[in-house]
Amino acid sequence: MIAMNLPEQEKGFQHKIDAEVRIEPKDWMPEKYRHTLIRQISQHAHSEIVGMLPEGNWISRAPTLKRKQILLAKVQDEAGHGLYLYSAAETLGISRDEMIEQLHSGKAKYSSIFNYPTLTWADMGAIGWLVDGAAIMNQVPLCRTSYGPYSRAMIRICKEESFHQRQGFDILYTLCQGSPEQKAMAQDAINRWWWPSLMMFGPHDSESLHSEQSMQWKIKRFSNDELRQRFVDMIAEQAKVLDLTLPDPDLEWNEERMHYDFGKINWEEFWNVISGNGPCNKQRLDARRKAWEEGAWVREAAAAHAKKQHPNPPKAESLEAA
Ligand code: FAQ
Repeated sequence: MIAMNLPEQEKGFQHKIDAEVRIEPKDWMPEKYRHTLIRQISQHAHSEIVGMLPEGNWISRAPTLKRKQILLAKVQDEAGHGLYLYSAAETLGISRDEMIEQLHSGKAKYSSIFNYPTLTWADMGAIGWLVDGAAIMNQVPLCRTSYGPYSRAMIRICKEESFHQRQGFDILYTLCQGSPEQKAMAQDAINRWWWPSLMMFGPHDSESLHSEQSMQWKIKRFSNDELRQRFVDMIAEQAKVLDLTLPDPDLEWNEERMHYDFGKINWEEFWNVISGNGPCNKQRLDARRKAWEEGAWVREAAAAHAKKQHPNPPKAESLEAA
């Protein structure tokens, strides 16, 4: 085979993307595409795993057995999402251990939202409604992302996220139909989670480092600001059903734009949280490191068992030939 020079290969690659052909693990891809995907998919996986912590805090304190079962199932789904995503990232040539090491050393990010504390039961409602709502808005377009293994993982994840958002809305709806104290608890949770949930979409497009290239490669299908606007439009309407107020005096329907206008996001807070100085960053990373250390014996036992079952596993090349 005649080796194509790099620009020709890159052109062919971009043609494939433009023609909506998925890129698969063994296809040629620019190194920067591979790196961008590893960064985004692994950070997404870490977000799912770290995201289990604020909710895990409430499993033993859920108000009824049914609520406890539902929350437990939701948190287990998040573990599953993390695993599909780590597997998708592994197809790009990074090992799970490397990704975990990057999380524990602080090199890899995870979503800013999981650095806030969960103070009351209503926070489980706010996380489901707002955080999962933002996650769905961002992730449904990722079902059509250009990298095959990531797009396929996202299809199942989005189905489960829809149930998660619904359960959050249901928790808040129940509280809002309850006593004045319960309704106040729901309002307080929304007051605390609203602005951080808008930050989940990332910086303004003008400040986004990766959006332009990621959109050209169709890793991202919409910009950070486009998705944030869609989220505000959706939530502003749903808040009316709950009879809750979003804590933004500038939130107002704009007839000309056919969108809601909304107030200024505190970007200083956002950059501060993603650089490790949010209210719970230290606590979250300490919890993950501790879980990793305490799980060492499980990994060793699983590896020993696998070795006993398959003492001479076939090499990757012979699998390909088979
Ligand atoms: N938090 O240039 P951009 C969930 C970083 S899953 C932390 O715009 P990009 C499920 C960004 O990494 C939630 N860092 O970046 C659940 C970059 O820094 P870097 C997670 C953020 O990648 C629900 C820098 O800022 N979802 O919630 C954030 O093009 C309930 C510049 O930003 C995903 O990961 C942030 N919010 O766009 C679980 C979805 N925003 O890497 C439990 C997939 C930006 O150069 C309970 N990811 N940064 O050091 C994406 O769609 C994109 O990566 C964005 C950021 C949109 C998050």
